[in-house]
Amino acid sequence: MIKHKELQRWIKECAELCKPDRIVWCDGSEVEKIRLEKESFKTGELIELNQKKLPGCVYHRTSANDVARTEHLTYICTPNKRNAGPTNNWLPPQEGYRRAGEIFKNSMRGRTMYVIPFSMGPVGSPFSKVGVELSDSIYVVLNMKIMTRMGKPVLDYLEKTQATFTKCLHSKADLDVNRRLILHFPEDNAIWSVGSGYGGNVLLGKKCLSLRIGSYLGEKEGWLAEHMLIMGIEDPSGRVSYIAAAFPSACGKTNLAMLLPPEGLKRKGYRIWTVGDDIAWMRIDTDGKLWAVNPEYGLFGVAPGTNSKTNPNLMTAISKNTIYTNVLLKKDKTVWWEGGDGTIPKDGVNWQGKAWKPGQLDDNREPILAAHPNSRFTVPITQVPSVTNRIDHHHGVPISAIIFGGRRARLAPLVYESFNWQHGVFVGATMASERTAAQVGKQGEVRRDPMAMLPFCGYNMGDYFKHWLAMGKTMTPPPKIFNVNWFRRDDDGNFLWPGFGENLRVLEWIISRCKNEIEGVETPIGYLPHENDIDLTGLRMPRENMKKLLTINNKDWKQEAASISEFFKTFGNDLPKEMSHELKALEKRLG
Ligand code: OXD
Ligand code: MN
Repeated sequence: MIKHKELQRWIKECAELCKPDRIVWCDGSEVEKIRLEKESFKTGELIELNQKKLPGCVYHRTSANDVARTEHLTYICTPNKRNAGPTNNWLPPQEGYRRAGEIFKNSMRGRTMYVIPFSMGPVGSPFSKVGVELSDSIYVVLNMKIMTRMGKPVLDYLEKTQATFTKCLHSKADLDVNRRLILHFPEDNAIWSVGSGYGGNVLLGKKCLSLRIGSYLGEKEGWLAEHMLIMGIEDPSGRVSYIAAAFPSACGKTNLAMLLPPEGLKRKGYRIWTVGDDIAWMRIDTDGKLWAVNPEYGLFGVAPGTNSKTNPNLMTAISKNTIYTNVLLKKDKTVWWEGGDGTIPKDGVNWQGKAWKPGQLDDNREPILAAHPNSRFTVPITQVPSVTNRIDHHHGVPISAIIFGGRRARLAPLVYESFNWQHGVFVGATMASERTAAQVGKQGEVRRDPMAMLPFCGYNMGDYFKHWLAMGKTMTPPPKIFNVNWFRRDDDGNFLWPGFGENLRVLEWIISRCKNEIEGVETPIGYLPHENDIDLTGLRMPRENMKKLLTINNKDWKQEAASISEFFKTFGNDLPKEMSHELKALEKRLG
Protein backbone atom coordinates (compact mmCIF):
# COMPACT_ATOMS: atom_id res chain seq x y z
CA MET A 1 0.00 0.00 0.00
CA ILE A 2 1.41 3.40 -0.99
CA LYS A 3 2.56 5.63 1.85
CA HIS A 4 0.88 8.92 1.02
CA LYS A 5 -1.71 9.89 3.61
CA GLU A 6 -3.58 12.44 1.52
CA LEU A 7 -3.85 10.07 -1.44
CA GLN A 8 -5.11 7.27 0.81
CA ARG A 9 -7.63 9.53 2.51
CA TRP A 10 -8.97 10.87 -0.76
CA ILE A 11 -9.33 7.44 -2.38
CA LYS A 12 -11.25 6.24 0.69
CA GLU A 13 -13.54 9.27 0.52
CA CYS A 14 -14.23 8.74 -3.23
CA ALA A 15 -14.83 5.00 -2.72
CA GLU A 16 -17.36 5.80 0.01
CA LEU A 17 -19.17 8.04 -2.44
CA CYS A 18 -19.03 5.85 -5.58
CA LYS A 19 -19.13 2.40 -3.86
CA PRO A 20 -17.00 0.40 -6.35
CA ASP A 21 -16.89 -3.39 -5.86
CA ARG A 22 -13.11 -3.26 -5.91
CA ILE A 23 -10.20 -0.84 -6.22
CA VAL A 24 -7.33 -1.63 -8.60
CA TRP A 25 -4.07 0.36 -8.63
CA CYS A 26 -2.62 0.77 -12.12
CA ASP A 27 1.11 0.22 -12.61
CA GLY A 28 1.16 1.21 -16.29
CA SER A 29 2.88 -2.04 -17.35
CA GLU A 30 2.39 -3.91 -20.64
CA VAL A 31 1.14 -6.93 -18.67
CA GLU A 32 -1.56 -4.78 -17.11
CA LYS A 33 -2.49 -3.37 -20.52
CA ILE A 34 -2.94 -6.83 -22.01
CA ARG A 35 -4.97 -8.01 -18.98
CA LEU A 36 -7.30 -5.00 -19.21
CA GLU A 37 -7.70 -5.34 -22.97
CA LYS A 38 -8.67 -9.01 -22.59
CA GLU A 39 -11.19 -8.10 -19.93
CA SER A 40 -12.75 -5.42 -22.11
CA PHE A 41 -12.91 -7.68 -25.18
CA LYS A 42 -15.16 -9.95 -23.09
CA THR A 43 -17.53 -7.16 -22.09
CA GLY A 44 -17.48 -5.52 -25.52
CA GLU A 45 -16.05 -2.24 -24.17
CA LEU A 46 -13.25 -2.77 -26.69
CA ILE A 47 -12.97 -4.83 -29.86
CA GLU A 48 -9.68 -6.38 -30.89
CA LEU A 49 -8.62 -5.24 -34.38
CA ASN A 50 -6.84 -7.30 -37.03
CA GLN A 51 -3.50 -7.97 -35.32
CA LYS A 52 -1.71 -8.76 -38.59
CA LYS A 53 -2.68 -5.51 -40.26
CA LEU A 54 -2.98 -3.30 -37.17
CA PRO A 55 -0.76 -4.81 -34.47
CA GLY A 56 -1.58 -3.69 -30.94
CA CYS A 57 -4.69 -1.78 -32.09
CA VAL A 58 -8.13 -1.84 -30.48
CA TYR A 59 -11.51 -0.32 -31.27
CA HIS A 60 -14.05 1.47 -29.11
CA ARG A 61 -17.47 3.07 -29.60
CA THR A 62 -18.84 5.75 -27.32
CA SER A 63 -22.55 6.10 -26.85
CA ALA A 64 -24.27 8.12 -29.57
CA ASN A 65 -24.98 11.09 -27.28
CA ASP A 66 -21.39 11.22 -26.06
CA VAL A 67 -19.13 12.00 -28.99
CA ALA A 68 -17.59 15.40 -28.22
CA ARG A 69 -16.69 17.76 -25.41
CA THR A 70 -19.79 19.17 -23.77
CA GLU A 71 -18.87 22.77 -23.15
CA HIS A 72 -22.32 23.70 -21.83
CA LEU A 73 -21.86 21.12 -19.04
CA THR A 74 -18.31 22.23 -18.23
CA TYR A 75 -17.89 24.53 -15.23
CA ILE A 76 -15.25 26.43 -13.31
CA CYS A 77 -16.20 26.23 -9.63
CA THR A 78 -14.75 29.12 -7.63
CA PRO A 79 -16.20 30.78 -4.54
CA ASN A 80 -16.22 34.09 -6.39
CA LYS A 81 -17.97 34.23 -9.81
CA ARG A 82 -15.62 36.96 -10.99
CA ASN A 83 -12.69 34.55 -10.83
CA ALA A 84 -14.32 32.26 -13.40
CA GLY A 85 -14.92 35.32 -15.59
CA PRO A 86 -17.47 36.14 -18.27
CA THR A 87 -16.51 33.38 -20.70
CA ASN A 88 -16.87 30.35 -18.39
CA ASN A 89 -19.86 28.54 -16.91
CA TRP A 90 -19.67 29.01 -13.17
CA LEU A 91 -20.89 27.22 -10.05
CA PRO A 92 -19.97 27.83 -6.40
CA PRO A 93 -17.82 24.84 -5.30
CA GLN A 94 -20.33 23.60 -2.73
CA GLU A 95 -23.09 23.56 -5.33
CA GLY A 96 -20.80 21.80 -7.83
CA TYR A 97 -19.86 19.07 -5.32
CA ARG A 98 -23.53 18.68 -4.34
CA ARG A 99 -24.87 18.37 -7.90
CA ALA A 100 -22.13 16.04 -9.15
CA GLY A 101 -22.08 14.16 -5.83
CA GLU A 102 -25.67 13.06 -6.41
CA ILE A 103 -24.66 11.52 -9.73
CA PHE A 104 -21.43 9.97 -8.39
CA LYS A 105 -23.31 8.41 -5.47
CA ASN A 106 -23.14 4.60 -5.86
CA SER A 107 -22.20 5.06 -9.54
CA MET A 108 -19.47 2.39 -9.36
CA ARG A 109 -21.61 -0.41 -7.82
CA GLY A 110 -20.72 -3.63 -9.62
CA ARG A 111 -17.68 -1.92 -11.16
CA THR A 112 -13.96 -1.53 -10.51
CA MET A 113 -12.44 1.78 -9.50
CA TYR A 114 -9.06 2.12 -11.20
CA VAL A 115 -6.45 4.30 -9.53
CA ILE A 116 -4.49 5.94 -12.38
CA PRO A 117 -1.39 7.89 -11.24
CA PHE A 118 -0.06 10.10 -14.03
CA SER A 119 2.45 12.82 -14.70
CA MET A 120 1.94 15.66 -17.18
CA GLY A 121 5.51 16.13 -18.36
CA PRO A 122 8.47 13.86 -17.54
CA VAL A 123 8.14 12.19 -14.12
CA GLY A 124 10.01 14.12 -11.44
CA SER A 125 10.65 17.26 -13.49
CA PRO A 126 10.10 20.46 -11.49
CA PHE A 127 7.96 21.69 -14.41
CA SER A 128 5.67 18.64 -14.48
CA LYS A 129 2.39 18.20 -12.60
CA VAL A 130 1.18 14.98 -11.07
CA GLY A 131 -2.43 13.86 -11.08
CA VAL A 132 -4.31 10.79 -9.93
CA GLU A 133 -7.47 9.86 -11.78
CA LEU A 134 -10.00 7.49 -10.25
CA SER A 135 -12.17 6.03 -13.01
CA ASP A 136 -14.54 3.15 -13.62
CA SER A 137 -13.55 2.87 -17.28
CA ILE A 138 -10.91 0.56 -18.76
CA TYR A 139 -11.01 2.73 -21.89
CA VAL A 140 -9.86 5.65 -19.73
CA VAL A 141 -7.02 3.60 -18.19
CA LEU A 142 -5.75 2.49 -21.60
CA ASN A 143 -5.99 5.99 -23.08
CA MET A 144 -4.24 7.54 -20.08
CA LYS A 145 -1.43 5.02 -20.52
CA ILE A 146 -0.87 6.45 -24.01
CA MET A 147 -1.60 10.12 -23.36
CA THR A 148 0.45 10.55 -20.16
CA ARG A 149 3.37 9.07 -18.29
CA MET A 150 1.28 6.70 -16.20
CA GLY A 151 1.84 4.12 -13.49
CA LYS A 152 4.41 2.96 -10.98
CA PRO A 153 7.14 5.61 -11.51
CA VAL A 154 4.54 8.25 -10.64
CA LEU A 155 3.47 6.43 -7.46
CA ASP A 156 7.12 6.03 -6.48
CA TYR A 157 7.58 9.75 -7.02
CA LEU A 158 4.53 10.60 -4.90
CA GLU A 159 5.71 8.33 -2.14
CA LYS A 160 9.25 9.69 -2.19
CA THR A 161 8.36 13.37 -2.34
CA GLN A 162 4.93 13.34 -0.63
CA ALA A 163 4.04 15.83 -3.40
CA THR A 164 0.56 17.23 -3.87
CA PHE A 165 -1.41 16.03 -6.88
CA THR A 166 -4.51 16.99 -8.86
CA LYS A 167 -7.45 14.93 -7.61
CA CYS A 168 -9.32 13.70 -10.67
CA LEU A 169 -12.52 11.74 -10.14
CA HIS A 170 -14.35 10.21 -13.10
CA SER A 171 -17.31 7.90 -13.43
CA LYS A 172 -19.24 6.95 -16.54
CA ALA A 173 -22.27 6.70 -14.21
CA ASP A 174 -25.18 6.03 -16.62
CA LEU A 175 -23.79 8.01 -19.60
CA ASP A 176 -26.90 10.15 -19.50
CA VAL A 177 -26.40 13.60 -21.00
CA ASN A 178 -28.84 14.98 -18.43
CA ARG A 179 -26.65 13.59 -15.66
CA ARG A 180 -23.30 14.75 -17.02
CA LEU A 181 -21.02 17.40 -15.47
CA ILE A 182 -17.38 18.33 -16.03
CA LEU A 183 -16.36 20.39 -13.00
CA HIS A 184 -13.10 22.10 -12.14
CA PHE A 185 -12.25 23.24 -8.62
CA PRO A 186 -9.02 25.23 -9.18
CA GLU A 187 -8.69 26.24 -5.54
CA ASP A 188 -8.94 22.59 -4.44
CA ASN A 189 -6.74 21.35 -7.31
CA ALA A 190 -9.58 18.95 -8.15
CA ILE A 191 -11.59 17.82 -11.19
CA TRP A 192 -14.88 15.91 -11.14
CA SER A 193 -16.19 14.45 -14.39
CA VAL A 194 -19.33 12.34 -14.41
CA GLY A 195 -21.73 10.86 -16.97
CA SER A 196 -19.43 10.83 -20.01
CA GLY A 197 -17.03 8.42 -21.71
CA TYR A 198 -15.76 10.82 -24.39
CA GLY A 199 -12.00 11.52 -24.39
CA GLY A 200 -12.01 15.30 -23.99
CA ASN A 201 -14.37 14.97 -21.00
CA VAL A 202 -12.73 12.00 -19.30
CA LEU A 203 -8.98 11.90 -20.02
CA LEU A 204 -8.60 14.37 -17.22
CA GLY A 205 -4.90 15.04 -17.77
CA LYS A 206 -5.66 16.70 -21.10
CA LYS A 207 -8.05 19.66 -21.33
CA CYS A 208 -9.09 19.61 -17.66
CA LEU A 209 -5.67 19.47 -15.98
CA SER A 210 -3.22 20.63 -18.64
CA LEU A 211 -5.32 23.59 -19.74
CA ARG A 212 -8.04 24.60 -17.26
CA ILE A 213 -6.29 23.79 -13.98
CA GLY A 214 -2.92 24.36 -15.69
CA SER A 215 -3.77 27.90 -16.80
CA TYR A 216 -5.00 28.72 -13.28
CA LEU A 217 -1.74 27.39 -11.78
CA GLY A 218 0.25 29.15 -14.52
CA GLU A 219 -1.09 32.51 -13.46
CA LYS A 220 -0.29 31.81 -9.81
CA GLU A 221 3.18 30.39 -10.51
CA GLY A 222 4.27 32.61 -13.42
CA TRP A 223 4.02 30.37 -16.48
CA LEU A 224 1.62 29.78 -19.40
CA ALA A 225 -0.56 26.75 -20.17
CA GLU A 226 -1.64 27.06 -23.80
CA HIS A 227 -3.69 25.28 -26.46
CA MET A 228 -0.72 25.15 -28.83
CA LEU A 229 1.25 22.77 -30.95
CA ILE A 230 5.03 22.88 -30.64
CA MET A 231 7.33 22.08 -33.55
CA GLY A 232 10.97 22.40 -34.47
CA ILE A 233 12.03 23.59 -37.93
CA GLU A 234 15.52 22.46 -38.86
CA ASP A 235 16.96 24.75 -41.51
CA PRO A 236 19.55 23.82 -44.11
CA SER A 237 22.39 24.79 -41.75
CA GLY A 238 21.14 22.27 -39.17
CA ARG A 239 19.86 24.89 -36.74
CA VAL A 240 16.47 24.09 -35.23
CA SER A 241 14.04 26.92 -34.41
CA TYR A 242 10.99 26.06 -32.36
CA ILE A 243 7.55 27.62 -32.69
CA ALA A 244 4.37 27.33 -30.64
CA ALA A 245 1.08 27.83 -32.48
CA ALA A 246 -2.55 28.20 -31.39
CA PHE A 247 -5.49 27.53 -33.70
CA PRO A 248 -9.14 26.88 -32.94
CA SER A 249 -10.28 23.30 -33.55
CA ALA A 250 -10.50 22.07 -37.15
CA CYS A 251 -7.71 24.38 -38.35
CA GLY A 252 -5.07 21.64 -38.75
CA LYS A 253 -2.86 21.83 -35.62
CA THR A 254 -1.98 18.14 -35.74
CA ASN A 255 -1.15 18.26 -39.46
CA LEU A 256 1.06 21.33 -39.05
CA ALA A 257 2.95 19.83 -36.10
CA MET A 258 4.24 16.95 -38.24
CA LEU A 259 4.18 18.33 -41.75
CA LEU A 260 6.36 16.86 -44.45
CA PRO A 261 8.41 19.56 -46.25
CA PRO A 262 7.20 20.09 -49.83
CA GLU A 263 9.60 19.03 -52.59
CA GLY A 264 10.99 22.53 -53.27
CA LEU A 265 11.94 23.10 -49.64
CA LYS A 266 12.99 19.52 -48.92
CA ARG A 267 15.71 19.96 -51.50
CA LYS A 268 16.97 22.94 -49.50
CA GLY A 269 17.38 20.60 -46.53
CA TYR A 270 14.48 21.42 -44.22
CA ARG A 271 13.29 18.94 -41.57
CA ILE A 272 10.46 19.12 -39.08
CA TRP A 273 10.58 17.86 -35.49
CA THR A 274 7.28 17.29 -33.71
CA VAL A 275 7.18 18.24 -30.04
CA GLY A 276 3.42 18.38 -29.44
CA ASP A 277 0.13 18.80 -31.29
CA ASP A 278 -2.26 20.25 -28.70
CA ILE A 279 -0.81 21.64 -25.48
CA ALA A 280 2.22 23.75 -24.57
CA TRP A 281 3.40 24.64 -21.08
CA MET A 282 5.75 27.58 -21.37
CA ARG A 283 7.94 29.26 -18.80
CA ILE A 284 10.86 31.65 -18.65
CA ASP A 285 14.19 29.92 -18.07
CA THR A 286 17.40 31.27 -16.57
CA ASP A 287 18.39 32.68 -19.97
CA GLY A 288 15.35 34.98 -19.82
CA LYS A 289 13.80 33.20 -22.81
CA LEU A 290 10.55 31.32 -23.21
CA TRP A 291 10.84 27.51 -23.11
CA ALA A 292 8.05 25.05 -23.83
CA VAL A 293 7.26 21.47 -22.95
CA ASN A 294 4.47 19.29 -24.26
CA PRO A 295 3.00 17.84 -21.06
CA GLU A 296 1.32 15.00 -22.98
CA TYR A 297 2.82 11.75 -24.24
CA GLY A 298 0.33 10.85 -26.94
CA LEU A 299 -1.99 12.29 -29.56
CA PHE A 300 -5.78 12.16 -29.38
CA GLY A 301 -6.47 13.22 -32.95
CA VAL A 302 -9.44 13.51 -35.29
CA ALA A 303 -9.54 10.68 -37.84
CA PRO A 304 -11.71 12.03 -40.73
CA GLY A 305 -9.60 13.79 -43.33
CA THR A 306 -6.41 12.10 -42.14
CA ASN A 307 -4.71 10.28 -45.02
CA SER A 308 -1.29 9.71 -46.58
CA LYS A 309 -1.50 13.01 -48.42
CA THR A 310 -2.70 15.27 -45.60
CA ASN A 311 -0.50 13.69 -42.94
CA PRO A 312 1.84 10.86 -43.98
CA ASN A 313 3.73 10.92 -40.66
CA LEU A 314 0.53 10.38 -38.74
CA MET A 315 -0.59 7.52 -40.99
CA THR A 316 2.67 5.74 -40.14
CA ALA A 317 2.19 6.48 -36.43
CA ILE A 318 -1.33 5.04 -36.22
CA SER A 319 -0.53 1.76 -37.96
CA LYS A 320 0.14 0.09 -34.58
CA ASN A 321 -0.59 0.36 -30.83
CA THR A 322 -3.50 2.73 -31.44
CA ILE A 323 -6.96 3.01 -29.91
CA TYR A 324 -9.55 3.86 -32.55
CA THR A 325 -12.80 5.45 -31.39
CA ASN A 326 -16.03 5.85 -33.42
CA VAL A 327 -14.56 5.08 -36.86
CA LEU A 328 -15.91 2.49 -39.33
CA LEU A 329 -15.14 -1.12 -38.44
CA LYS A 330 -14.52 -3.15 -41.58
CA LYS A 331 -15.22 -6.85 -42.08
CA ASP A 332 -11.52 -7.70 -41.88
CA LYS A 333 -11.34 -5.90 -38.51
CA THR A 334 -9.46 -2.93 -39.91
CA VAL A 335 -10.82 0.62 -39.85
CA TRP A 336 -11.78 3.43 -42.21
CA TRP A 337 -13.10 6.97 -42.06
CA GLU A 338 -14.33 9.62 -44.47
CA GLY A 339 -11.31 11.21 -46.11
CA GLY A 340 -9.16 8.21 -45.18
CA ASP A 341 -6.80 6.18 -47.37
CA GLY A 342 -7.92 3.60 -49.89
CA THR A 343 -11.18 3.12 -51.72
CA ILE A 344 -14.47 3.54 -49.89
CA PRO A 345 -15.25 0.16 -48.30
CA LYS A 346 -18.23 -1.73 -49.68
CA ASP A 347 -19.62 -2.28 -46.21
CA GLY A 348 -18.80 -2.34 -42.52
CA VAL A 349 -20.22 -1.45 -39.11
CA ASN A 350 -20.41 2.28 -38.55
CA TRP A 351 -19.64 4.35 -35.45
CA GLN A 352 -23.16 3.75 -34.17
CA GLY A 353 -22.72 -0.02 -34.36
CA LYS A 354 -25.04 -0.36 -37.37
CA ALA A 355 -24.46 -2.14 -40.67
CA TRP A 356 -23.22 0.45 -43.14
CA LYS A 357 -22.90 0.73 -46.91
CA PRO A 358 -21.82 3.76 -48.95
CA GLY A 359 -24.76 5.81 -50.21
CA GLN A 360 -27.10 5.00 -47.31
CA LEU A 361 -29.36 7.94 -46.49
CA ASP A 362 -31.06 8.87 -43.24
CA ASP A 363 -34.68 10.06 -42.80
CA ASN A 364 -33.67 13.57 -43.93
CA ARG A 365 -32.02 12.10 -47.02
CA GLU A 366 -28.58 13.01 -45.69
CA PRO A 367 -25.76 10.47 -46.16
CA ILE A 368 -25.19 8.22 -43.14
CA LEU A 369 -21.57 8.56 -42.10
CA ALA A 370 -19.24 5.61 -41.63
CA ALA A 371 -17.16 7.40 -38.98
CA HIS A 372 -18.35 10.15 -36.66
CA PRO A 373 -16.90 13.52 -37.79
CA ASN A 374 -15.18 13.69 -34.38
CA SER A 375 -13.97 10.08 -34.42
CA ARG A 376 -10.49 9.73 -32.99
CA PHE A 377 -7.29 7.78 -32.64
CA THR A 378 -5.10 7.68 -29.55
CA VAL A 379 -1.46 7.02 -30.34
CA PRO A 380 1.89 7.35 -28.51
CA ILE A 381 3.74 10.45 -29.75
CA THR A 382 6.92 8.37 -29.83
CA GLN A 383 5.46 6.52 -32.84
CA VAL A 384 5.38 9.69 -34.95
CA PRO A 385 8.38 9.42 -37.33
CA SER A 386 9.15 13.15 -36.91
CA VAL A 387 9.07 13.10 -33.07
CA THR A 388 11.73 15.29 -31.46
CA ASN A 389 14.53 13.66 -29.48
CA ARG A 390 13.73 16.19 -26.76
CA ILE A 391 10.38 14.65 -25.86
CA ASP A 392 11.63 13.49 -22.45
CA HIS A 393 13.83 16.53 -21.90
CA HIS A 394 12.41 18.29 -18.86
CA HIS A 395 13.53 21.74 -20.04
CA GLY A 396 11.67 21.35 -23.31
CA VAL A 397 12.58 23.62 -26.21
CA PRO A 398 13.30 27.37 -26.59
CA ILE A 399 10.52 29.19 -28.44
CA SER A 400 11.48 31.65 -31.21
CA ALA A 401 7.98 32.50 -32.44
CA ILE A 402 4.39 32.30 -31.28
CA ILE A 403 1.80 31.92 -33.99
CA PHE A 404 -1.92 32.55 -33.82
CA GLY A 405 -4.28 31.57 -36.59
CA GLY A 406 -7.86 31.24 -37.59
CA ARG A 407 -10.09 30.58 -40.54
CA ARG A 408 -10.76 33.91 -42.25
CA ALA A 409 -12.12 33.64 -45.80
CA ARG A 410 -11.64 37.34 -46.60
CA LEU A 411 -9.96 39.38 -43.95
CA ALA A 412 -6.57 38.24 -42.68
CA PRO A 413 -3.51 37.96 -44.95
CA LEU A 414 -1.57 34.72 -45.25
CA VAL A 415 0.81 35.92 -42.55
CA TYR A 416 1.68 39.05 -40.60
CA GLU A 417 3.91 39.87 -37.69
CA SER A 418 2.83 41.95 -34.73
CA PHE A 419 4.72 45.15 -33.92
CA ASN A 420 5.72 43.96 -30.44
CA TRP A 421 4.63 41.64 -27.61
CA GLN A 422 1.74 43.82 -26.42
CA HIS A 423 0.37 44.12 -29.95
CA GLY A 424 0.88 40.36 -30.34
CA VAL A 425 -1.21 39.72 -27.23
CA PHE A 426 -3.94 41.86 -28.83
CA VAL A 427 -3.69 39.79 -32.03
CA GLY A 428 -4.10 36.60 -29.94
CA ALA A 429 -6.89 38.03 -27.82
CA THR A 430 -8.90 38.93 -30.92
CA MET A 431 -8.36 35.64 -32.76
CA ALA A 432 -11.39 34.42 -34.63
CA SER A 433 -12.68 31.90 -37.10
CA GLU A 434 -15.32 32.67 -39.63
CA ARG A 435 -18.05 30.50 -41.08
CA THR A 436 -17.62 29.77 -44.76
CA ALA A 437 -20.10 28.63 -47.40
CA ALA A 438 -19.21 25.08 -46.46
CA GLN A 439 -20.71 25.48 -43.01
CA VAL A 440 -24.23 25.86 -41.78
CA GLY A 441 -25.05 29.33 -40.47
CA LYS A 442 -24.55 32.87 -41.58
CA GLN A 443 -21.61 33.18 -43.93
CA GLY A 444 -18.84 35.36 -42.62
CA GLU A 445 -20.09 35.17 -39.03
CA VAL A 446 -17.13 35.58 -36.74
CA ARG A 447 -16.61 33.54 -33.60
CA ARG A 448 -13.89 34.94 -31.34
CA ASP A 449 -11.65 32.42 -29.63
CA PRO A 450 -8.83 34.26 -27.83
CA MET A 451 -5.58 32.30 -28.10
CA ALA A 452 -7.85 29.29 -28.99
CA MET A 453 -8.40 29.10 -25.22
CA LEU A 454 -12.05 30.12 -24.95
CA PRO A 455 -13.22 26.65 -23.83
CA PHE A 456 -10.05 25.99 -21.84
CA CYS A 457 -9.10 29.02 -19.77
CA GLY A 458 -9.61 28.05 -16.12
CA TYR A 459 -9.97 31.59 -14.78
CA ASN A 460 -11.11 35.08 -15.72
CA MET A 461 -10.01 35.70 -19.30
CA GLY A 462 -9.39 39.39 -18.57
CA ASP A 463 -6.83 38.29 -15.98
CA TYR A 464 -5.46 35.82 -18.51
CA PHE A 465 -4.71 38.69 -20.93
CA LYS A 466 -3.03 40.57 -18.06
CA HIS A 467 -0.90 37.52 -17.32
CA TRP A 468 0.21 37.33 -20.97
CA LEU A 469 1.13 41.03 -20.87
CA ALA A 470 3.10 40.59 -17.64
CA MET A 471 4.98 37.56 -18.99
CA GLY A 472 6.16 39.63 -21.97
CA LYS A 473 7.74 42.19 -19.67
CA THR A 474 9.97 39.62 -17.96
CA MET A 475 11.48 38.02 -21.07
CA THR A 476 14.71 39.15 -22.70
CA PRO A 477 13.53 39.41 -25.39
CA PRO A 478 10.08 37.82 -25.76
CA PRO A 479 9.45 35.72 -28.88
CA LYS A 480 7.94 37.49 -31.88
CA ILE A 481 4.22 36.95 -32.36
CA PHE A 482 2.66 36.22 -35.77
CA ASN A 483 -0.76 35.57 -37.23
CA VAL A 484 -1.37 33.15 -40.10
CA ASN A 485 -4.44 32.38 -42.19
CA TRP A 486 -4.30 29.30 -44.42
CA PHE A 487 -7.95 29.69 -45.37
CA ARG A 488 -8.24 32.89 -47.42
CA ARG A 489 -10.49 32.53 -50.48
CA ASP A 490 -10.90 34.39 -53.78
CA ASP A 491 -14.15 36.04 -54.91
CA ASP A 492 -15.36 32.69 -56.29
CA GLY A 493 -14.83 30.98 -52.95
CA ASN A 494 -11.70 29.02 -53.94
CA PHE A 495 -8.88 28.66 -51.44
CA LEU A 496 -5.94 30.84 -52.45
CA TRP A 497 -3.33 28.86 -50.53
CA PRO A 498 -2.75 25.09 -50.83
CA GLY A 499 -2.08 24.54 -47.10
CA PHE A 500 -0.73 21.31 -45.54
CA GLY A 501 3.03 20.77 -46.15
CA GLU A 502 3.19 23.99 -48.21
CA ASN A 503 2.64 25.94 -44.97
CA LEU A 504 6.35 25.42 -44.31
CA ARG A 505 6.96 28.16 -46.89
CA VAL A 506 5.28 30.63 -44.54
CA LEU A 507 7.10 29.24 -41.50
CA GLU A 508 10.38 29.78 -43.37
CA TRP A 509 9.54 33.51 -43.64
CA ILE A 510 8.59 33.61 -39.95
CA ILE A 511 11.90 32.04 -38.92
CA SER A 512 13.83 34.44 -41.17
CA ARG A 513 12.07 37.35 -39.44
CA CYS A 514 12.99 35.92 -36.05
CA LYS A 515 16.63 35.78 -37.12
CA ASN A 516 16.38 39.37 -38.45
CA GLU A 517 17.45 38.12 -41.87
CA ILE A 518 14.70 39.73 -43.89
CA GLU A 519 12.77 43.02 -44.08
CA GLY A 520 9.02 43.19 -43.53
CA VAL A 521 6.53 45.62 -45.06
CA GLU A 522 4.94 47.87 -42.47
CA THR A 523 1.12 48.01 -42.73
CA PRO A 524 -1.64 49.15 -40.34
CA ILE A 525 -2.05 45.61 -38.97
CA GLY A 526 1.62 44.61 -38.66
CA TYR A 527 4.59 43.59 -40.82
CA LEU A 528 3.84 41.59 -43.96
CA PRO A 529 6.21 39.74 -46.31
CA HIS A 530 7.34 41.36 -49.52
CA GLU A 531 5.55 39.54 -52.29
CA ASN A 532 8.68 37.67 -53.40
CA ASP A 533 9.94 36.80 -49.95
CA ILE A 534 7.93 33.61 -49.59
CA ASP A 535 9.78 30.88 -51.46
CA LEU A 536 7.36 29.22 -53.89
CA THR A 537 9.92 26.93 -55.59
CA GLY A 538 8.19 23.84 -56.90
CA LEU A 539 4.70 25.14 -56.10
CA ARG A 540 2.34 25.58 -59.00
CA MET A 541 0.33 28.56 -57.85
CA PRO A 542 -0.60 31.61 -59.93
CA ARG A 543 1.62 34.54 -58.92
CA GLU A 544 -1.41 36.79 -58.53
CA ASN A 545 -2.62 34.53 -55.71
CA MET A 546 0.25 35.73 -53.56
CA LYS A 547 -0.81 39.33 -54.20
CA LYS A 548 -4.35 38.49 -53.09
CA LEU A 549 -3.10 36.54 -50.07
CA LEU A 550 -1.19 39.57 -48.88
CA THR A 551 -3.88 42.18 -49.53
CA ILE A 552 -5.23 44.25 -46.66
CA ASN A 553 -8.58 45.82 -47.24
CA ASN A 554 -8.99 48.90 -45.03
CA LYS A 555 -12.78 48.80 -45.11
CA ASP A 556 -12.87 45.17 -43.95
CA TRP A 557 -10.35 45.92 -41.21
CA LYS A 558 -12.39 48.87 -39.98
CA GLN A 559 -15.34 46.53 -39.67
CA GLU A 560 -13.10 44.09 -37.85
CA ALA A 561 -12.06 46.82 -35.40
CA ALA A 562 -15.73 47.57 -34.70
CA SER A 563 -16.42 43.88 -34.10
CA ILE A 564 -13.43 43.65 -31.74
CA SER A 565 -14.74 46.65 -29.84
CA GLU A 566 -18.07 44.83 -29.33
CA PHE A 567 -16.26 41.67 -28.25
CA PHE A 568 -14.15 43.55 -25.70
CA LYS A 569 -17.34 44.73 -23.98
CA THR A 570 -17.79 41.12 -22.78
CA PHE A 571 -14.93 41.69 -20.35
CA GLY A 572 -16.15 44.98 -18.87
CA ASN A 573 -13.68 46.35 -16.34
CA ASP A 574 -11.66 43.15 -16.41
CA LEU A 575 -10.20 44.02 -19.82
CA PRO A 576 -6.62 45.29 -19.40
CA LYS A 577 -6.29 48.88 -20.58
CA GLU A 578 -3.47 47.83 -22.91
CA MET A 579 -6.01 45.94 -25.02
CA SER A 580 -8.20 49.05 -25.49
CA HIS A 581 -5.04 51.03 -26.33
CA GLU A 582 -4.10 48.51 -28.98
CA LEU A 583 -7.59 48.69 -30.48
CA LYS A 584 -7.44 52.49 -30.59
CA ALA A 585 -3.98 52.35 -32.15
CA LEU A 586 -5.24 49.95 -34.82
CA GLU A 587 -8.19 52.25 -35.60
CA LYS A 588 -5.82 55.18 -35.88
CA ARG A 589 -3.47 53.33 -38.22
CA LEU A 590 -6.42 52.35 -40.40
CA GLY A 591 -7.27 56.07 -40.68
C1 OXD B 1 -9.94 19.72 -28.85
C2 OXD B 1 -9.07 18.53 -28.86
O1 OXD B 1 -11.15 19.55 -28.74
O2 OXD B 1 -7.85 18.72 -28.91
O3 OXD B 1 -9.42 20.84 -28.93
O4 OXD B 1 -9.57 17.40 -28.79
MN1 MN C 1 -7.26 20.74 -28.68
